[in-house]
Amino acid sequence: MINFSNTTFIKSAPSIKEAPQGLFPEVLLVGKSNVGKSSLINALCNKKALAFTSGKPGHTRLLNYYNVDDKLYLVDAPGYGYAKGGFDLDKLFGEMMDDYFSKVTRLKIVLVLLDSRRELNEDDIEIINYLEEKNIRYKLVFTKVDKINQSEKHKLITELKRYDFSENEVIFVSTLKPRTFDALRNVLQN
Ligand SMILES: Nc1nc2c(ncn2[C@@H]2O[C@H](COP(=O)(O)OP(=O)(O)OP(=O)(O)O)[C@@H](O)[C@H]2O)c(=O)[nH]1
Ligand SMILES: [Mg+2]
Repeated sequence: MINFSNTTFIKSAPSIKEAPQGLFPEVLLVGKSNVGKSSLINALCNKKALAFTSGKPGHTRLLNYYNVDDKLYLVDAPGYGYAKGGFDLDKLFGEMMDDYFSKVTRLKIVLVLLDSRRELNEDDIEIINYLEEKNIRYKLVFTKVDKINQSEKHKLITELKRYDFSENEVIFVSTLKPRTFDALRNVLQN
């Protein structure tokens, strides 16, 4: 059993070269900026401010490594779909991810975070296709499910079917409902 409460921040790495590699299998989080990646780490690990969250998109610009109970690394990646003040986060994201996937040795799974309120966009589809092509194991995780009602959730599930995903293949989470993280913990246990 993994004790998710026993999680500590290890380091921020500008690239995978500087990452604490190889000791434990790693779980990479990707998703649009502001989707709730850092919040998910906090909720998963029952911590308030382990990962820095922000109302402003584009906050996380490095690969942030967390050690979960000496069993896993959680890796918080920069978000995509956001550019400001001449800083092209998408370029950084693309380069960082190509480098990451070419060098990572013990990747357990990629969590692709999607905002429950929004339809999948081109960037989301692009990353899913990328993972499919490279045969990388991944899971879709819909965040902020507290912000949608039951009929919106049904609509989302219907939309997912267009992309050949079924309801039981995806996970819905909300930081306002801690129990929603149980399913995700189960996926990471195995
Ligand atoms: N209502 C609600 N708000 C959430 C939830 N998860 C995250 N948020 C809010 O969404 C905002 C962005 O969350 P972050 O966790 O910082 O998002 P991020 O994906 O790490 O963003 P970047 O680091 O910029 O890529 C914050 O204001 C969070 O409080 C959720 O489940 N429900
Ligand atoms: Mg973040």
